[in-house]
Amino acid sequence: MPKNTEKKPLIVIASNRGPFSFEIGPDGEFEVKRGAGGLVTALSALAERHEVLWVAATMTSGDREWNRRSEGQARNVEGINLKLVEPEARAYEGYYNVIANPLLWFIQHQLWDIPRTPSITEETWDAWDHGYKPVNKLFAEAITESVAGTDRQIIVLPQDYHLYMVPHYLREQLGENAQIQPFIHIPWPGPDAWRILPTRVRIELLSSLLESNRIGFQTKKDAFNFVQTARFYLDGAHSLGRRDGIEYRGRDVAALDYPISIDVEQIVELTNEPTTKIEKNQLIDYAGDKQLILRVDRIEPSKNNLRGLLAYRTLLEKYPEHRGNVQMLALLVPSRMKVGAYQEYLRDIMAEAGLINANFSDSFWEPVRIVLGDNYPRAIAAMQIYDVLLVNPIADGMNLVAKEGVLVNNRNGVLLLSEYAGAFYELGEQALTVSPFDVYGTAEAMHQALTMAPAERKKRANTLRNIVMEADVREWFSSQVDDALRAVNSQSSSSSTPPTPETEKSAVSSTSSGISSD
Ligand code: GDG
Repeated sequence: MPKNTEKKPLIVIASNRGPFSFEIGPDGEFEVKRGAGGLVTALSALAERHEVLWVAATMTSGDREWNRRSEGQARNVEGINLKLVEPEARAYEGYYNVIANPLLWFIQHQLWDIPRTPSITEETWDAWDHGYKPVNKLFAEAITESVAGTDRQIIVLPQDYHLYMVPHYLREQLGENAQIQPFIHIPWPGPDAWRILPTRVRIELLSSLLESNRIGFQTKKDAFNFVQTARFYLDGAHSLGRRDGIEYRGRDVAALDYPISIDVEQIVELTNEPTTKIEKNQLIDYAGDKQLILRVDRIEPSKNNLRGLLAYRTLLEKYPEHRGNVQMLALLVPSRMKVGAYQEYLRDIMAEAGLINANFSDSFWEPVRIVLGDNYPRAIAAMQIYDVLLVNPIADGMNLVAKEGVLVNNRNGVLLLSEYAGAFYELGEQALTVSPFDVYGTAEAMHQALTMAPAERKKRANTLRNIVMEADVREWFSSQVDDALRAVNSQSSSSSTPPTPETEKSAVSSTSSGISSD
């Protein structure tokens, strides 16, 4: 069926985790809970403003029940058209707990202890062939089924490292009838990091991505690393000196940066909600007259929670004047607790926090508090009152907490930001830079922030807030959709050849944030 370019395009988002999870309440009705994590934060508000179909996997028994009652069809939930796919449990286990997390996540954040881990075992191979690939195929089938018969242009946006094989299966099923445009939320390291994958897996993964029309990354550096990786491992892949595109098997695939941001309006609204205000008042009582060092992350080795504590310990040792006058609060959201490395990491965090409190506390002062749980209003409330926000990941695609923090904070707090967070390219100049491995340097930066002159704090905080307000998440989303539409329109008005990165580049520079990530 010829595509109707007059009508609004059909935008399909595919992501492992959907925007909501469902629980059945005591009255038998579904309670809808907003999902945790950056991707959901970024996409939920957008999906409400565009006509979007969102395809995601069931996570909970409530989700599965919701899916059964929906008879596997898409249904509108709080303005979002949601379709759930229900992978078979064993396949999902291999896809999620063996391949996506930890294997791909660890490769892309370079978290391995290489002499010991990982070992690619029969279980890994089984998880690739009978877990990751089938689950990706299921997503592609659900998308194909949902768009069947439409005469609208189809733009499919598979999100993140769970869905690298979706472009391949979608191309098999839809041919050139869809613009396929994955966005990769996490860092893309250079070719060496990918040595860990066996050859077949590496080739299947990379060549699937190269069946897309264009691929979005958080920074120019990630996009360039992808180009290098594909060129290095795929016979016949050429970039011809370009940093933002690659040709493979007759398709020219753009590799572009779309730095993600936050929904400024929605977050500001959240600060005015009664629940957030209650949380804020409780936190103000907790901090008292002490300076507050805050961190907000998932419990996650790449977020570097542990070295943050070690740096805090160093601060208290080296600068005793802060004892009794500073308070560290870590709001940690449990995630991936089925992965052994995450359980161990949490144990290490709790042990270190316990030691700090045992070593330094007195009857009036508890130096650090770790709060575990999923409470987004509390996170936003805490961000309003920090004096220092510690964001020190080993590697991070963007880090939305850094952007949310500087937006809502009303104490002219200082941002301590790792040079390996994607956000560093936008916010680094006004933050205090930390090298995530340098515990001593991080402690020095904490001291510098705690003793910074008020005028300097104010100047930095204002500049940071303005930077974030100018690049809202709508721009991130619309620049991707605009690029896809431009490509469809130029295809239908000229030939059927996929657009080249060169032709897209001029268009992109006017729509994306223009931040240099090199
Ligand atoms: C991935 C990439 C990239 C905080 N506490 C709770 C909660 N949050 C919110 C934060 C923030 C989000 O979750 C976390 O986003 P991050 O960007 O910091 O981190 P990841 O989850 O690792 O996100 C990352 C992002 O995708 C987007 O592309 O920036 O690099 O790793 O908004 O405020 N959310 C809920 N409960 C909480 O207690 N629901």
